[in-house]
Amino acid sequence: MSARRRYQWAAVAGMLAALVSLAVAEVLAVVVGAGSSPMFAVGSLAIDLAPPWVKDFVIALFGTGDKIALLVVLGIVVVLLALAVGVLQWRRPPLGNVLLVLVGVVASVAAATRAGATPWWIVPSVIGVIVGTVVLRIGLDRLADWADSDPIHVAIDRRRFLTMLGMTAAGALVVGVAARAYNSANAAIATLRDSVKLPKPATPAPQISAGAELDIPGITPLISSNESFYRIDTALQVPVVDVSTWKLRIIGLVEREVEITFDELLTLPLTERAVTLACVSNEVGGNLIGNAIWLGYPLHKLLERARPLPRADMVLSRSIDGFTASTPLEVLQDPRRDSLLAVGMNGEPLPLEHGFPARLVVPGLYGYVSATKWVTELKVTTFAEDIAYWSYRGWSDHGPIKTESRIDVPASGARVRAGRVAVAGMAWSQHTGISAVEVRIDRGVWQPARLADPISADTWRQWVYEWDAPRGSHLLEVRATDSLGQTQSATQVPPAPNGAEGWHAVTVAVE
Ligand SMILES: Nc1nc2c(c(=O)[nH]1)N[C@H]1C(S)=C(S)[C@@H](COP(=O)(O)O)O[C@H]1N2
Ligand SMILES: [Mo]
Repeated sequence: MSARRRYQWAAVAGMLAALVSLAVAEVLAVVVGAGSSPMFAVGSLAIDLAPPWVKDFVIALFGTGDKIALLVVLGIVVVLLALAVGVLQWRRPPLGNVLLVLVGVVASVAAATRAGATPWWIVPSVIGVIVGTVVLRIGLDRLADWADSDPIHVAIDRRRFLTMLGMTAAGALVVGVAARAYNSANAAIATLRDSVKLPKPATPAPQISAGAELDIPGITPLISSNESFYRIDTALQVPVVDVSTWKLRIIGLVEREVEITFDELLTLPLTERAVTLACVSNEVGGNLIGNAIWLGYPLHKLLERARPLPRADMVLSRSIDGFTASTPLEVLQDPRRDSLLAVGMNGEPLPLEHGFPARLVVPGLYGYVSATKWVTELKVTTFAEDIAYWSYRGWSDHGPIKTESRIDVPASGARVRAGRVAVAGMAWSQHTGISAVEVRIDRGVWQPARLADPISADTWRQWVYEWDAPRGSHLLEVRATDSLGQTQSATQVPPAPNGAEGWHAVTVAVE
């Protein structure tokens, strides 16, 4: 056998060792805890360690497919490492094993540092690597037998190697994939969610007037469906929260600590409100924004039970997966703000990926400083003492949503017929409200758009401008004015560190 072919088969043996390691680890993670899976732990660690610009770049490139992009990259890295393990162990033992152990150490550290990890969480990575080295040893021994075989035995030795390879790979794939599916399925939790029955709101959301929704093809619906609602979080795997054991604790600078279970929460008089959530990473014209009808218990009432101390000025809300957000205490205590500990979204229990069983919804603040999903703890504290997840990574510790407007139709690059064209879209200035939207064509005079009826100051508002479109290529721009009279400025500002600014512009071809 040529040296080149030996290397190729050694690389394949390395792949086999990696496959078996991962499969064994995945099976162990079923017992130890889904979060201890090395694939999941390393991926989450990568997200936590990624500098903010990488996150922005990946979101810009892949949108909400950012998790899939990460998994693909991780998969490629795993394959390359596996090939290297096989070749190194063949050529320069024990370097292949050393590399395998190094990868195991990284995976163990990743697993051990996940939020909620126990010391047991390193077990899948450690045992996985040990089994991997054994498989590599057996594989390379058989390869050596085959490579050095005399002409009489070569067929037998080749078969022994290939059989071992094929059977082990098939077994590892079947078992590994099943275990992976089990770990990520959240099947039990999804069932629990299905069995949750939300109470009727004590204070229903005000009726939405018929004039709030314009009948224009292509405009964003006034209420975003749960399926289409944008999703942004650091969770590679949706956190699995068991409602029967879930609790929210209020701790820190309070006169008395408070604990509330899900069942207790559902017995309280709940409030329903339409609130538009927005992500600070949303570019001008972007779609990381959505509007839903939330059902929840007012946070000011919950905080009243704990009686925050006078020197507190912030609430650090914490998710079960370790994410934290810093929200000004006075915002949460404001009885006119209707900040909610939400359990329902558009008439259903919160979808798993939107924070089941409970999350915060705070009108007027970007999600990263307010909208903690899978929330388990509210620590009453001060901005001086505590720093939240994204502020630690360079984003502002305060994040009021900026006034913005967006052209939905015609889409950028669209071709439209000359004549009457409805230019329409959304404008928002959460908790302040929109008083005017203007459109201009080819940098001409600003023309007032017609505003649809508002739902409230806390939601976005539709608008339309009837344009008599002449032939040619045209630039359309929009700007909004909030109800305090502040108009969006022309200066383009990127999302970091506290939200994008600027006029949204589209170019259309009129034929
Ligand atoms: N636990 C947790 N909650 C979180 C986040 C997160 O990463 N983890 N991201 C926040 C951010 S940045 C935004 S914009 C909103 C998005 O909420 P959605 O996914 O329901 O749209 O959730 C917030 N709550
Ligand atoms: Mo966000």
